[in-house]
Amino acid sequence: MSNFFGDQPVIQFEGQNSSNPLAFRHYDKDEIVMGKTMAEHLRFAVAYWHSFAWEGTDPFGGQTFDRPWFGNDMAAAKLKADVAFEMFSILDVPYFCFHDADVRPEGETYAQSVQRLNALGDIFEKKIAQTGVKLLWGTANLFSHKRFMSGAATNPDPDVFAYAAATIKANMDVTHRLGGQNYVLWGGREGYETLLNTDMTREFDQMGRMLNMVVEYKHKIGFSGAILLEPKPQEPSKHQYDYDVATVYGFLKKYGLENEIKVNIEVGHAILAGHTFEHEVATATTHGILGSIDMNRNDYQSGWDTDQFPNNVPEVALAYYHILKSGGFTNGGTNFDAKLRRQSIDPVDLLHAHVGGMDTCARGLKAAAAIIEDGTYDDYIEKRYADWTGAEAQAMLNGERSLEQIAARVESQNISPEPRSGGQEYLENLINRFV
Ligand code: XLS
Ligand code: NI
Ligand code: NI
Repeated sequence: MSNFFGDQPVIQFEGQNSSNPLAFRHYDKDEIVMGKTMAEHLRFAVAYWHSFAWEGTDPFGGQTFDRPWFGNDMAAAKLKADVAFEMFSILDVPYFCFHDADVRPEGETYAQSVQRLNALGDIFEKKIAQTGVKLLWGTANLFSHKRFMSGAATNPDPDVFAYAAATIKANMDVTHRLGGQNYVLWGGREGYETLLNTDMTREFDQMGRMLNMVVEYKHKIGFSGAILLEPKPQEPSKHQYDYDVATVYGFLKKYGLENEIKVNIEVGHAILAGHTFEHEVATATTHGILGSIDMNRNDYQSGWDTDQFPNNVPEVALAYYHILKSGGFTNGGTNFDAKLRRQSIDPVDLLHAHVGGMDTCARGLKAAAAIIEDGTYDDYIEKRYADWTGAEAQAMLNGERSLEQIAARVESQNISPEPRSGGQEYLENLINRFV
């Protein structure tokens, strides 16, 4: 084990009155909320890339972080793994997530890249056994290397499609071997920079084929995790095909994948798409495709994917409300796909970021559970739609009435609906009692 964080002991729950910045004030992993422990509900994961691979660069400046594992060889990759698992243990998180490119240096050839990935897989296998920290999801980075500049599955060059397919296979293999709970696909380059050079019809079919092969392979190897797509409207590409949850659902339906693939929803991506996070979560639960969440917010002024740790309890609470109402996570969890600000260069900044994020989520989860347990809110919604339980209303909904029959009834009974209040201010005040 490394000693990057000094002798920092495992972070403990100390309760609301603690002023210790390296203690949880709300996240008590063993506290029971609606029949499960908070750890079981939230299923926290640390993202390897932002915490250990990102160097602090931005479009106007280079590296700000000095980390002893920055380097392009296997020794550096091993040290990085040591420090990563040291931090997972200090935070006492149950899961982590990675891309191939975060954990191993790129090889000279495809075969060498895979061989290095598998060598890291061997290291992770031992560390998982030693620490009990498990893999929430694995994924392939199909966007950083220049070979993917015109797309991965959607590339006009079939050799790039093939390279992407081979890379996905290698990453599914290692994810499966490590007992990963999910396999994620995020298509940062699956879209276009300009429609002028793009045949969208072909690109959609290519993406549909790739995902069908992913699903076939999942069943072939007996991977019991979920396959997840991660929507994002743009960035790095000008337009990405997996724009938001609703767009992804339409795509899945078109290619017959709606029962095989779910979504990994990210707070910041929801904001970029012009939605709230709870809108995206509610859309996913409506269509039965909620998989997992990336819990990193955006700055509301910057207009790009700033990947900040969460600190907005009401925003988080409303998302967990929809998650709890849909029965909670099965394979999914709460992944901090979040990075430090580039001025936060000290090792301890990584701990503050995650401790604060976990506490924010714990407060949000407890608020969501309180809303449900109190029941006033759910009753209000139930009553708002109560007339739909009537016989005529049910007949209309079940397809037992035609437009003509309904028109005849409206005319003969002289139906003239009275407007009813939507109660928005009342509901906002009600929710504010809990968050
Ligand atoms: C980038 C995405 C990425 C995915 C995994 O914006 O959030 O980090 O989660 O490829
Ligand atoms: Ni993400
Ligand atoms: Ni993102």
